Amino acid sequence: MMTPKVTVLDEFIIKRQKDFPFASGDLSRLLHDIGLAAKIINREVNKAGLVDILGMTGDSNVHGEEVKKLDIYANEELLSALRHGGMCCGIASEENEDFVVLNEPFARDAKYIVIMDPLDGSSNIDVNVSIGTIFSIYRRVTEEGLVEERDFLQKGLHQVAAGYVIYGSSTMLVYTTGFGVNGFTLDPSIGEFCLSHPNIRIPEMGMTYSVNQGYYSKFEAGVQRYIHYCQGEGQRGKKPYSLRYIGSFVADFHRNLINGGIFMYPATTGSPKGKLRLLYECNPLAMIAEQAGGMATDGKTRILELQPGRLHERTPVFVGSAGMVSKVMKMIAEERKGPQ
Ligand code: AHM
Ligand code: MG
Repeated sequence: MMTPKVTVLDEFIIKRQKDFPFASGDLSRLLHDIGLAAKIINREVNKAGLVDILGMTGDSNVHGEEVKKLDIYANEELLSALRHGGMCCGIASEENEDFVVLNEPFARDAKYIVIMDPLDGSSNIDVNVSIGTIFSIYRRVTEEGLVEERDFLQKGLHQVAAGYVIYGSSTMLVYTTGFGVNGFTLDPSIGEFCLSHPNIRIPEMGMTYSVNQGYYSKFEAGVQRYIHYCQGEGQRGKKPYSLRYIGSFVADFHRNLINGGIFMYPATTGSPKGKLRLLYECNPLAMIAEQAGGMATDGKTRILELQPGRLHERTPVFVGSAGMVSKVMKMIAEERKGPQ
């Protein structure tokens, strides 16, 4: 029997270049650079638990080298891959206060910028629970020269590509360039991301909701009503949905993308803009959700239409199966309007 042909990430990226008329290959190279950094980060994530038994606790390891926290390591790896790749002129990272200007002659006039959360799910890093890398790519708005803040403060609608890497029971890279969503699983034996989930579509409805329900009393009435609905009380005797909450946006999102479901990080009385960041976390996953047939909203407005005012801006987010996101939006709108 013939073994089926395996499509690896780089081959797939190049094949898809024809989706863009007059493509120069820069975006393909940029995606390749991110894929490469992901493999390096994956290697470190996988041996994170060994740090203690190898005697690498504290600030320096057995070789006297500084042991970096994984999120700092991931940030540096991505920055370095993107800097050396020369295909982007600036990078905004959740780990950095300000954006990074790439002023090397081969990079400063590049046409793309990258926005990323190098390692999301920080509370899960030290406890062997899934974490992820999130990225999005935009065309710069300035013509050339050093990148400026306005190059980063674009609506999510303008993303040219977005994706994430999940470091879970296996490592996967999922991305879109606006022509559907494709998922690749890392085969560690050959060190390649192999196409495993072509053309991902999120089910219209799911049976899972994901939210930090500990904050229930701090959510607005419409969200509380929707949670009751998920618990079955609003569904006229139907089976309740299951609550699944890992506390890593990428992992919770990924499960819901594949099986159907909704992820919510609503505003709370203490944090009226919620917790998650518009540029680093919400826009990329919103683009993927939409490309897979799902929805993403802040409760009222489509995430991709929100105009960011600053780099680290936060937004409430409801993302996932279209039928479920529409339902929570409807309940929020009704409760905000009040009794008629
Ligand atoms: P981080 O950027 O510090 O890692 O925080 C983001 C994470 C998300 O991955 C996750 O969805 C959320 O925080 C969980 O927050 P909470 O612990 O408040 O439920
Ligand atoms: Mg984060």
